[in-house]
Amino acid sequence: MTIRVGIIGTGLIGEDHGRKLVNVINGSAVSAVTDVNIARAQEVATLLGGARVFDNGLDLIASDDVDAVLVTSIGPTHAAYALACIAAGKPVMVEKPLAPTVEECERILAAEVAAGKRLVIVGYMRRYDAGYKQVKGALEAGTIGDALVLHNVHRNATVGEAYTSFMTMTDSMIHEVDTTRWLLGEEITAVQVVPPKRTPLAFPHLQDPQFAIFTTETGILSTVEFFANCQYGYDVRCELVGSLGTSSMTNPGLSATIASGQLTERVPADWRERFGAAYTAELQAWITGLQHGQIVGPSAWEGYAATKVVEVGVEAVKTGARMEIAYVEKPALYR
Ligand code: NAI
Ligand code: ISE
Repeated sequence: MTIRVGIIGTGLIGEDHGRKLVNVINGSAVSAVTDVNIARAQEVATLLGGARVFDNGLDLIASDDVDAVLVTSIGPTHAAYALACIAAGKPVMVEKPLAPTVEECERILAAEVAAGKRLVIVGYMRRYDAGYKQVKGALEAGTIGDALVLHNVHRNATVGEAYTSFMTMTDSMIHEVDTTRWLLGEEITAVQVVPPKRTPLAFPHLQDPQFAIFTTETGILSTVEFFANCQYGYDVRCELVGSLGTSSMTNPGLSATIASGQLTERVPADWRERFGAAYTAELQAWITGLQHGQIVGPSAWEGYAATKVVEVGVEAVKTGARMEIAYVEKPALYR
């Protein structure tokens, strides 16, 4: 059975996921697209081999030609589309964040609980990355003993002027929130943000780099250095320190050249290059699950928990204080 996907939001990642759904993933087709920029939707529809173009997301969700929905529009639009999919009983993959506010995430949880079944997954693709999976595997196998400290590095080559100091938390570090929770299997209970010395190569309004410390339920510390304008490429690292050893992730070797006594390795340019295989794996798991009547991927609860941490994290950016985090009770649907 082919799963016919409708894509809402045909920007950078909407196009990228669309190409994979058409050309790489087994069992999927893209039957419909929409975007507030209708010319862009047309362009992507053509690139994807002629998907039907809708002039709004709600009609796309209602269409009989759409079995499942992929929401890749900007964050503030996610909740309305996720809620419409739940109301229509259609599976939906929402790119991160599930929604930018906790209030919206709680409405999505309530709607799914009322529907009595899971329909929503969130695009936290690092869970599908080979490097992260190896670190988690080392912890679960007992090889490195008890987890004590997790060190994370997340560097982008550059960002545009519209990028703000709060976006370090809401747009970028939200990935480390999810990987910390998933890798360690614990909720984050406190967050502190400690701004380092600034690079001279960022716009003056931006605190760059930024540094955060998350504390988990059992007291494990997870540190995050996020650097939006590191200049040299896209660089994501992770080392888990345990009581018996450590497990580190490195960027996959994309290519290496040895000449004149020098070893030169390519650094990924951006998230598309670094996490290309992880996006493919996450989409394939979602589609294969749907073919078997299952919802496979990070749940709406995972989306809520990540947004909860960044919402408190934004306050921590303002205050510099260590802020405690309290969650709503986890509904039985997600246990
Ligand atoms: P983008 O700006 O390239 O694309 C967003 C698209 O949404 C634009 O074409 C825009 O016209 C459209 N749009 C805006 N309002 C809309 C509405 N009400 N209905 C339909 N379309 C609307 O942004 P990008 O980079 O593609 O990001 C999109 C989403 O994907 C964001 O939530 C972002 O956080 C997430 N993302 C996730 C990544 C990951 O590593 N998992 C990487 C990059 C983005
Ligand atoms: C972007 O939205 C992503 O999700 C990327 O994975 C992340 O590395 C980047 O910092 C974000 O802006």
